[in-house]
Amino acid sequence: MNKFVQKFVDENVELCQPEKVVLIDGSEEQLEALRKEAVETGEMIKLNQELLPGCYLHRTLPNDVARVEGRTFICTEKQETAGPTNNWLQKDEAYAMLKELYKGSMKGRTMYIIPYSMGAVGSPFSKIGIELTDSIYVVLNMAIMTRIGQKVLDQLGDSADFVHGLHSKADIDPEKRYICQFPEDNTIMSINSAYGGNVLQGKKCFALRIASYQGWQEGWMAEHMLILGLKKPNGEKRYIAAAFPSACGKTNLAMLIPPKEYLEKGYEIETVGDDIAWIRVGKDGRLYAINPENGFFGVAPGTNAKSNPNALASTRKNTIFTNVCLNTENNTVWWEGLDKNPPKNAIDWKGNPWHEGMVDEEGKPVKAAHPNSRFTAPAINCPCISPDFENPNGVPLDAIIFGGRRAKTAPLVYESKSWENGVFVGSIMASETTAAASGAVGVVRRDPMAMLPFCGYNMGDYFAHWLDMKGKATKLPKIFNVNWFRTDENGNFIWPGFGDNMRVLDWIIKRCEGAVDATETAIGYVPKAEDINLNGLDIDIDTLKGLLSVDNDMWKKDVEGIEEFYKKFGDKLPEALRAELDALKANLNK
Ligand code: OXD
Ligand code: MN
Repeated sequence: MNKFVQKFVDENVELCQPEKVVLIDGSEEQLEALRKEAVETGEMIKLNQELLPGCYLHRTLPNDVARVEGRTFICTEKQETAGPTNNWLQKDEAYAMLKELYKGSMKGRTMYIIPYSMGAVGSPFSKIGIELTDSIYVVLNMAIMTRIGQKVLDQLGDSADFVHGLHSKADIDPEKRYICQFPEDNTIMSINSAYGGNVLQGKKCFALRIASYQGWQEGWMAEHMLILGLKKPNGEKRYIAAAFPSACGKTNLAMLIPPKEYLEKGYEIETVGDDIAWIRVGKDGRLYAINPENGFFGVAPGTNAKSNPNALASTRKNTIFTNVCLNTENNTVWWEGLDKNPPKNAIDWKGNPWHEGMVDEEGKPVKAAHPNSRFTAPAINCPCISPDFENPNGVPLDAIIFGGRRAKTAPLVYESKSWENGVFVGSIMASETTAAASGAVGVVRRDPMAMLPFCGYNMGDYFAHWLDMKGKATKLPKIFNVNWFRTDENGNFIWPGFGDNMRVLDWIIKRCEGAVDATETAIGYVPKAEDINLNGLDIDIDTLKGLLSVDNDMWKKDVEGIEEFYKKFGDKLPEALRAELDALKANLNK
């Protein structure tokens, strides 16, 4: 064993005191034995193997169902490194506090050593991590979401360059739950949670929080972005990366099925990734992206044969479902929005009998599946997975898209005027809260580049890093902003979204190719209405003009919010962004 890995394991065995230590070699026999053990102990339920081969169901504790931003920390020497948008702990104090919590936390349990690679093993983009965990669920999920096992150790060789990860379920005590990233030390420590987003350390902890810091230090970028390939009838491919806040439809866009007319002409969308992109400058001066993950950790509710047939198909084999509903009639799974036939005999995500129309003591509907219930599905299951999914050199980006949920302010699509202006557009990204979430409706939450919960360092430095990429690349992608969520006076969405978003991607690609003109507005270039293809769609040109309109008065109000948000960064706010804001103000007053 690599001596640095050995030392890391030895220290943590001494600290956590597991009964047994098992190295995960990645073999099917070992994984199958773990699945069997998890079924025997009740940690997982084996589903109908004819209808859902290789599929299992797992339930977490009701207090442990989502990422916990309030208990997620960036732990650095100085607070300034973590910046104004992160929870911060002084790193030595954090280590001392956490060590007390980990002491003896694995007594009577097995510690699994998971060597994993983010990105195809051996790709120049890829990075290695070692996660020590006392959870079989974590091992089995990491086996889907990342590349694991002996091949990763072989790739690591005798190098010390790996991310050190320690996870213990401990007592799943929410009061003692910590998700701590130490970017200066390539270290992740999470404890008292067993929910995916907190404990599958390859995903948010490593591939975004630690990797964003690594990218800053090393001259590349780790972004909360899907990556898709758009194949044109002549066989040419264009690649797009897109950042939206959580639950704004990244997986749906990544797996989009084009409208009939486009399909008939021969257009196709190929999925490279649905959540995370690692981006580097290639030899030709363009930006290249890989998806560092190997699977999809998707939200189940709302996924159906209409909204996202490719995601649904991805979950039909070798998938782990978490906190969905069990249909006891045929031992399969169900969730709200899957179809209109809720099971007659069912067990809800909490493990209680469930039937349609059930209400709790307060008369509120009881959900069969938790709203954040998930599927962990292998990427290779996806019918539209890109042939470049494993390409060690990544795919060249033609366009970057930002977006959020705005009821009125942002038009359907606009193009930024320059790289700096595009970075500004990303930095002011925002979503309005909807009635679906608790709290006030219509409150604007700023979420720059959709990285607010995931940027592992000072966001002022992060903006500067984005701006600096201009000096590193010679041909940058164009930057766009989209908004699928404009509503009419009755609060209904105007744009159909889903597959019809292809019509907007089509315009974006045409802009990248210099094939269509656009109209300049105060915020950027918007399409001429006749350049968005409406064939086969029940939307008239005037409605589309409304969707593309920019209301300067509304934007002047928005500028007040941006000013307020920018204040947070003090003198860390790059001068170029301040200048962009001033230019926007001037444009709005023209
Ligand atoms: C996710 C998220 O789970 O962004 O991908 O919350
Ligand atoms: Mn995400």
